[in-house]
Amino acid sequence: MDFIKLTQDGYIGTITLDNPKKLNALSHGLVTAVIDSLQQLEKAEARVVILRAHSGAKVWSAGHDVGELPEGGRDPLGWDDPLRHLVRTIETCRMPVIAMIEGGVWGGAVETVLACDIVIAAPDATFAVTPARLGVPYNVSGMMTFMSAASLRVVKELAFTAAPISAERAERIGMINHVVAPEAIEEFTREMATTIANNAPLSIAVMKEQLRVLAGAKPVSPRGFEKVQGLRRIVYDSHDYHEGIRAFKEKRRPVFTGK
Ligand code: LCV
Repeated sequence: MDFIKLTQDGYIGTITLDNPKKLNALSHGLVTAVIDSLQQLEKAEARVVILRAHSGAKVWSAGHDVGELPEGGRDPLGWDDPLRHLVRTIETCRMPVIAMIEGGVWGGAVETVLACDIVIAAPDATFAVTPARLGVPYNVSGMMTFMSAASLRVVKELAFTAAPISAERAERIGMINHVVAPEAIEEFTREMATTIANNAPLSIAVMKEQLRVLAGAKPVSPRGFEKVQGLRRIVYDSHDYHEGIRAFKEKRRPVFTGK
């Protein structure tokens, strides 16, 4: 597939951004390839996805493809913009997405990374929120993504300065999960992915959706609450729930089937 490399090893899918000549800019083509890959992995019953660039990448992604931004006269980040589709797909796909970061992350790519469920970065990774750098009015849900990942004060600093912050600072303020040395980051990420893949996929999928609904909806709407309750019932009525409880009582490893 152009723009990305897709692999699957058992329950673990890996999507590698692969358009280095354009610094993995989030062009319509690259975004479409990532979305298609997430949908393929969901169908192939992957239980966790690693989203990464090539080992040693100096730029993880340069952000929105500036060449595809309108010159003026229409919203540069409207509902149908590729970046908006990508963020929504990451947030709503059933399996957790782990962003494994090496190199610089710019603009809309920072929102893409923060929309992922877990972020593991090498020490050289940096994160720059760049609308102010381009005079772009960032969109509302994008701002919500940033506000879910960092304090309002930090979001203001990132947005107003458009300056990159280090992985070390991002971890210290809780914006990302771990900083891991480049020689260990692949193994570390894979171990976390394996741990997730060995847990109950239904329970994880519903907790991911629950957290999205709860974090996204300020007062939780009646429909949102009822949806969460209905989804939770699927889990506690499932074989996996029964198996998890039985295995614990019988002191053995559970065998989850996703049913
Ligand atoms: C298209 C690019 C890009 C690019 N698009 O290599 O968040 S918002 O609101 O801002 C949103 C709208 C958004 O995400 O906007 C994009 C935000 N991204 C940026 O501001 C990063 C822009 N790029 C850079 O600052 C540099 O390219 C970095 C620091 C990423 C890498 O610098 P380096 O010196 O290694 P070049 O700048 O020479 O870039 C290599 C080629 O990639 C193109 C760039 O125009 C150049 O093309 P040519 O070889 O044709 O000259 N390029 C870089 N970023 N976002 N194209």
